[in-house]
Amino acid sequence: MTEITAPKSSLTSGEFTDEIREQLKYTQGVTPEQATAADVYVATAAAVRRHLVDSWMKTQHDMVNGDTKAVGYLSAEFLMGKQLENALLNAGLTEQFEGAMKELGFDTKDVIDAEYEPGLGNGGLGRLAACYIDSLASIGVPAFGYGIRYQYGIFKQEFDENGKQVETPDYWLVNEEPWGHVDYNRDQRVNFGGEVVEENGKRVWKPAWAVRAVPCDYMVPGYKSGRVNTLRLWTAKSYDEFDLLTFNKSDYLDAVIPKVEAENISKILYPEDSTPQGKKLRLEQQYFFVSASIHDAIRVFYPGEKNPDLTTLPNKIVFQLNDTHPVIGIPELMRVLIDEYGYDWDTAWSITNKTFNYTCHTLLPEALEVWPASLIGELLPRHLEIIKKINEQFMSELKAKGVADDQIERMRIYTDGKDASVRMAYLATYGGSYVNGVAELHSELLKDVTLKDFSSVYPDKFTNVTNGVTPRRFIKLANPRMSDLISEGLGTDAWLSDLEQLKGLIPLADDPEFVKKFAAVKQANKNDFAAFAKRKYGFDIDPNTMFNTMIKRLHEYKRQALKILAVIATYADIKSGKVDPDTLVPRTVFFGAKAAPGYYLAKQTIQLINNVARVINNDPATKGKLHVYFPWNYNIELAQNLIPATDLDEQISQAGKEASGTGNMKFALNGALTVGTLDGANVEIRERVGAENFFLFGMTEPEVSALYAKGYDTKGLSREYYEKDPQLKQAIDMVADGTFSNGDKDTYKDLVNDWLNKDYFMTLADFRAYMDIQAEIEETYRDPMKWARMAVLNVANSGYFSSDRSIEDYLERIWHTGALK
Ligand code: 73E
Repeated sequence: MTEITAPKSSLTSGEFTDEIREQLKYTQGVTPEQATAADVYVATAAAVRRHLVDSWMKTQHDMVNGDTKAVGYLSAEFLMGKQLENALLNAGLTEQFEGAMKELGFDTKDVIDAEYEPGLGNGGLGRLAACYIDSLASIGVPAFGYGIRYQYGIFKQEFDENGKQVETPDYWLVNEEPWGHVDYNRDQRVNFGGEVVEENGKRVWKPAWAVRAVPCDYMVPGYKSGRVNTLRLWTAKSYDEFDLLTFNKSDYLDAVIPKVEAENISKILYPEDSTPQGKKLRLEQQYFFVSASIHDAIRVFYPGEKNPDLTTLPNKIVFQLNDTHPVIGIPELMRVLIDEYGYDWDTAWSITNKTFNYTCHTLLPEALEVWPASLIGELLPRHLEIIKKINEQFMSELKAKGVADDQIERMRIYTDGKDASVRMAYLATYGGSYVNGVAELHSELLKDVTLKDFSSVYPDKFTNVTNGVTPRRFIKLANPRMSDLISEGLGTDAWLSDLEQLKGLIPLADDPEFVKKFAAVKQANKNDFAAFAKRKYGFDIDPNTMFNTMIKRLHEYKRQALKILAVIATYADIKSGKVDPDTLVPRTVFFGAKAAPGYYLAKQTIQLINNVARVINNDPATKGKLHVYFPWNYNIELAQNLIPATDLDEQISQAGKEASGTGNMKFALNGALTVGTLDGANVEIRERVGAENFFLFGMTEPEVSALYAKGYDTKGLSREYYEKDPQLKQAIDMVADGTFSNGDKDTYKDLVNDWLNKDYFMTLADFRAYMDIQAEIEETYRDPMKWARMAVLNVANSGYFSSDRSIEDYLERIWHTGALK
């Protein structure tokens, strides 16, 4: 096998062992004999950090002193995953680590396991931010990730004895967290509330309270770039540890309340993916991290300057707004420039406009944030004034451009009247230079539907950047066997920083020896996953079945319901004798999904899946033929283990609803075949891997629109599909009749009611097409060489979906900057 030329530090294993010993002694205060795996994990983390620190400082120095513009990625979420293996890989210390663990007598797995996975994100949006900062560092572009260091990340999911989701708090900071560096000396003051008064002809904000924003810095090492960027996450601290005045009035508990309230701001991540709650605390969080970050950037790029020339700000940093969550940054920068630095409105507007860009991640109208003006006025009165003025300027600009009055009305950023509100997506679109969607179809729909009025007036603002995923974490670390085989096939491991090189595998799809090896890798990964699932969840999984996986947030539009109805239908056919189980391809179906705690139908779906799993897995009739597992608490670790073991990936959202998806990319890159609709990035994956290597089914977006126009959801048309299709009817009847609820007919009645009377996401309308494609999938799977060949071609043609390519697109189309020299 070709030697894998992993980035190697010149350090020997012995030297690295000594460094870990030193950390154990001086930081942990334990001898190697006393040390636990958790001690060794912390000591190793500290030792790796020391190897990155020089590159980190040099990168910061070059960023401030060079003439390369930096990127500030403003995001309410960064779903980083475990750090140790990634840091070792990028520091070139993987082999030394393995050697050191041997010397110290520890299993590498136990040490890696000791890290608690930080869950500072909900799903795709947060994980995308993590992939992007990895790629920025790997390409060598100076960048900051700016966000919040929530004390409680995404909740931990458990299932109760009825299969219901139970949420428990994720206090990820219970144990030592060795990666972050808290920097009390670089704090920022963030003001809130109060009023705006007129002083010497100027509007002056007199805030009522303030919070101290304290940064915690995480190194973001690039792969083989020698660059290390910074992820700066803010914690809210109180200025008033204790209110002496109140205390003197003898109320101790009341005296600590201001502290508790201030620190609440960074306490918890909102667990909604796609659906904003519009809560006051959420707006406080958004303003908190954005204000601190903007001030921080000015501090970094104009060090020690009392009167910096901020007209040069757009040459120093460009801020990318990750969805609408940080959009309050636009009025904030205006306020900073005008009120704090004395610029006139037009100059401030020109700077602001050049500094910001906006990525939209959704099409669901309910996901576009709209804040009540009263709430903004209460928390940020000066910002509300500025937003109103931006809106006035915008209206006049539109008028001057000859836009019709009714269109101007529709485009208002600030809507007047009793329920006055501020539309953050509109503010972002007008306030920044570029707006991008996250896959081609999504960007088209943004222009044609969601932001149509804007694209007609400002067509040049709109662009697309199709999402991507980092091949370091999601191929190299997640799937070392396949990575070795790829390097062997290509004769190099250079593909890891230039993923289009995977194309070199195309001829190998016709080399039976290679295809066999590829199939063997998949089988070994499946065996590994079965062992992992036994250890972690106690599941007894048969690795000699097709692994069929659907992992993503639980949302109606993603249609986990379609998958579970198909499983039930197959089960029913086996039970009724319609289908001889011996003719079926043995299959293990995996679900992984968290539901927002207040999302009722999503939680019912989880309960249903769990109970279908219970019934099927305990029924001798389906033994060895059909099994369903739902490992709880889906997270990055589970993704890294399950994706490389999967044969068939489910991307079955209703066409026009999933903006992009990024799981779809991870699966294709790990040699899973996709069953999917023409939605989000599925469209581009299929284009690249070839229609013959993708299992397409279901309505297209125009067909979906046409069916809505007929009144599908409003006239209850779904019931016609139910009446017409006996297999579908049978499956739904079984849910309704108590088969999966110990005979209780009420358990799923709301779910069933929704299917039969509304079914907004057209699960029933796509059911037949979905069942039909399953037959084709089975036939293909029966020919292992054919399947494996298709899988090879999926890998070979998916190099485009590297987040390195996405970042190159951002650099070229939006940021207009590049790597440090
Ligand atoms: O299609 C995914 C996309 O791949 C989309 O649903 C997701 O972003 C991914 C990355 O682009 C997304 N998340 C949110 N909106 N879109 C969201 C909204 C509010 C809170 C948290 C997340």
